[in-house]
Amino acid sequence: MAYISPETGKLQLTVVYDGPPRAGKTATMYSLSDELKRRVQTPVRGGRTLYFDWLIYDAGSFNGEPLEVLTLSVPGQTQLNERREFLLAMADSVIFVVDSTREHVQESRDYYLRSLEFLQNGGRPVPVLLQMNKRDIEDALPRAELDEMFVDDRPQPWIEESVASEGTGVRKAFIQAVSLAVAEVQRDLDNGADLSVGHSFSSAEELMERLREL
Ligand SMILES: Nc1nc2c(ncn2[C@@H]2O[C@H](COP(=O)(O)OP(=O)(O)OP(=O)(O)O)[C@@H](O)[C@H]2O)c(=O)[nH]1
Ligand SMILES: [Mg+2]
Repeated sequence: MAYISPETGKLQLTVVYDGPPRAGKTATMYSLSDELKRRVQTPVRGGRTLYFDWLIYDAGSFNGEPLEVLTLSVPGQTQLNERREFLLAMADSVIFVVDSTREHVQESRDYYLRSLEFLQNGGRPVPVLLQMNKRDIEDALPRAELDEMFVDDRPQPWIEESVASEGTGVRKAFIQAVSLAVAEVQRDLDNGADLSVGHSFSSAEELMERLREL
């Protein structure tokens, strides 16, 4: 959730990678880390995400003040849904990572619809960008079929294709998601929102402690 620190004047936005298990959220974060030259922190590392991946990116300035983007990826496994939803509720924009292979695309769509519903129930508009991943795999669905499956669900879908394991398309999707979040915050400010009353997690450790309480 967008938050201006009263001490530093920094605006912090949160971009969250959401999506079903093994879609490539963590692979995306690590490719992004290489691109941006920023370190990813993953509490309890080893294959599947149990809590989140965390990366802080200094994204220039906003209205003359420094802008910081907290980037998180959720754990996709169904039994970790509470953690996933907690993180999703923090988002100023979401990058939904779709596994675009024929075998998994339907599961991605089911997850996507549930996430949209969850975000809509949150009571504030959160832009969602679709990152169609695993475009290198032979049985990945053609783009036209993907558009048919996903585009109807939203009036204004933002779509980028990626091969997260190679880093292709990752940066472009991220930059787009940051600008969507910035536009949303600008709208909030125009409507008189006070961003200094929010809360933000200052470290991965603090966020992990909070998730452990769920
Ligand atoms: N071929 C191919 N493999 C990919 C791509 N993206 C991710 N993978 C592989 O897919 C597997 C799962 O990727 P992760 O990034 O761990 O998936 P995740 O979405 O973080 O999964 P959870 O943490 O369980 O939610 C790994 O073996 C990745 O290397 C891609 O674009 N192409
Ligand atoms: Mg992961």
